[in-house]
Amino acid sequence: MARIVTIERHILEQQKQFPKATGAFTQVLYDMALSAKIIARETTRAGLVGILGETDDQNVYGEQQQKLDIFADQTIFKMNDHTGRLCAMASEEHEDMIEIPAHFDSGKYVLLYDPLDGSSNIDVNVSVGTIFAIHRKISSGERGTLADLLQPGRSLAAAGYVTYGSSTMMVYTTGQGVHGFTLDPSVGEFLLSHENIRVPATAKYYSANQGNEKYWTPGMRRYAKWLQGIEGEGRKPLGHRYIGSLVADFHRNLLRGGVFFYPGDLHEAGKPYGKMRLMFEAQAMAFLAEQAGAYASDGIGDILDIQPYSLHQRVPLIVGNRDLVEKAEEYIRKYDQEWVEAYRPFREGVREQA
Ligand code: AHM
Ligand code: MG
Repeated sequence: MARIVTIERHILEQQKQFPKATGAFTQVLYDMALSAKIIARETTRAGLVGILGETDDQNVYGEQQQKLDIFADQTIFKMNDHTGRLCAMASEEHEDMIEIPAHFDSGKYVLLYDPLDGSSNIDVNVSVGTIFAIHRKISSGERGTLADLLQPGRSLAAAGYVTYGSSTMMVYTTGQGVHGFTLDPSVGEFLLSHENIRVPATAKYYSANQGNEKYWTPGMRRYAKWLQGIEGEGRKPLGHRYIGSLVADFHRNLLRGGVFFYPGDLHEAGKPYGKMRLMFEAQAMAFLAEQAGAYASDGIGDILDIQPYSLHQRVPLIVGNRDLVEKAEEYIRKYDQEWVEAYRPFREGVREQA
């Protein structure tokens, strides 16, 4: 019989490599795993208990919130507000930074999360996911500030996601490789199933919302043709797979090799920055990608190097096998100078996004 390793034991083993660690960080990760189990319980029986359906509330992007979004958001918040390990949180579902209630202790880390990404897929029984990222506190006061949250991906302490699909999996990195755990619902434990995930050298798939092609820049359109083997050196076409749930699309490409892109486009004048959120989606995926030997870019350079200026800022995202992502950068350099000039002020925080 193979060795059975629970996520708790794995996190503890990793912590041993840092003799000065207090264990606080380990516990934050463990609490994410516990939140994931509770969210998985609800997502998998959502149809049964009639919890599905939309609420009347809209989130900060004007999108309709699903009940399960709120449930997932509250679960993660409640799991972490009182532990004394975090000094602040931020969620895709909240406009502002989430403070730790004054009657609880404040800690050394901040947690950013997208509680239920791809939530438009819930009602049709398609995979959704949770994305999380942990930074160290850098401000000097007792309580957390926005500066603690708005750090570049390069300084992440940990990041990961949970995918609620045919089984529930949690995948995380603390900068020592990417490790995947599958939930065994009968014992309620996440068990190590994918140790040290590396993206395969040869990619199989590309993932993008091809329906948006008319809004893509000339460079990204040519790039898609290149992926399809139509343009360029007569390469074999990649298969096209698109779920519309970042976590699920990313997860498949991580295991099978491939590239996901949601580029900055020309859909709305004055908004050349695409759809994905830097702090709640792109940073975490970029850190995981790098740790798995892949790469994430906004079309100009590494997502991990972007200095954020707003919690909800959006960013173009191209993530997957390094050679494929670099090819997109090449097409953009060659054909999309106009777009680059329109986007750059948003990247550098000279202009704020709408
Ligand atoms: P959400 O955070 O509102 O759920 O949206 C994010 C999702 C991603 O999971 C997915 O990659 C993308 O939006 C799909 O967008 P589209 O429907 O435009 O293809
Ligand atoms: Mg999201």
